[in-house]
Amino acid sequence: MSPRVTVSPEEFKQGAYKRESLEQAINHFDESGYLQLDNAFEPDFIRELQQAYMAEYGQLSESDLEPVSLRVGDRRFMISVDIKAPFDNPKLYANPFLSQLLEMLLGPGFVINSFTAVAAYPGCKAQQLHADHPPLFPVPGLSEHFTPYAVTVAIPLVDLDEKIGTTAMLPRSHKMDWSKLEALDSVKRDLPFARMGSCYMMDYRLFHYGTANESERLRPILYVVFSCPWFIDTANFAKQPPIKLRPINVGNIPPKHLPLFKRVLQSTNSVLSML
Ligand SMILES: O=C(O)CCC(=O)C(=O)O
Repeated sequence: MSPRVTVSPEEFKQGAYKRESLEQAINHFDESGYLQLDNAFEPDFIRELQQAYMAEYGQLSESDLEPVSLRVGDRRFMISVDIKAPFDNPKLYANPFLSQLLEMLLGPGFVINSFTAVAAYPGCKAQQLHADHPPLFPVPGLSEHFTPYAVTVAIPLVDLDEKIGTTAMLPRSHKMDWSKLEALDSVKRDLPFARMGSCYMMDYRLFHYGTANESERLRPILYVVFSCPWFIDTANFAKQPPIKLRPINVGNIPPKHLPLFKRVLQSTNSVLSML
C-alpha cells in the first residue's frame, strides 16, 4: 500500500487529524521513511506562493543561480528562499497537519533547519540516487536504530505529473546500512505525484532522487527541513544560508512561532543566515 494519507474536509476544518489518520500517517512514515500527505494546504495559498516564487526566482538563469545556489544536478538548483510575504505565513511552516506529525517524529522543540526550494529546469535529467546527509555516526548498523532526527517537507508549487516529474522515493531505505547500498535498486521507487495543496515528507536518511523534467515548465518545490534542535546540516550549506530570514522580516513571524526559527535567531550562524 502506498504511504499516503488524505486530510478530509472535516479534519481540514477542525485543523486536526482524527486519531486513526494520525496513527496511519505515523505508521506509514515509520515503515516507508516517507509519506504523501494530500490536501494539507489550501490550493489558493499554494497558488499565491507559486506566483511569488515565479516573480522573484522564476526568471533567474542557471548562470544567475550558479554563484549563490547549490547545483544539485543537471539544470537543477537549491535556492534559499527569502522568508518574506507570502513565505512568512505560518500557514506554510506551522501547518497544523505537519506540526502534529513533526512533534511526534522529532519530539518537542523541533526547529526549521533549512528553508529552500529546488528548481528543476525544463529538460533536466534525473538526479543521482542520494540521501541528503551522510550517517551521523560512521558505525555500520547504528543509524537504522534511530528515530528520525530530521524530516524534509516537500511542497510542490506546481501540480506534479509524469511529464513535469517528482521526487522518486526508495521506500524503507531510511533504515538501510550504507555498507549495503549496492542492494538499492532505483527502479523500485515510489513516485508521489502530489497536486498543489498536497505535500510529501521524507526522513532525512531516505534515499531518493529528483526525476527528469520532461515538460516545458519550471518545477519549483519548496523543501523545508525540520529537525531536532541539536542537528546541524554540515553537508549542504557551504554556499548559501540554510534559512534566509532578514532582520527586517523577523517581526512578521508571530511570537508563538519564533522558536521554530531559533537556529537563525540564537545561533552563531545568525550573521550568515540573516545577511
Ligand atoms: O528535484 C527534486 O524533486 C528532488 C531534489 C532533491 O531531492 C535534492 O536536491 O536532494
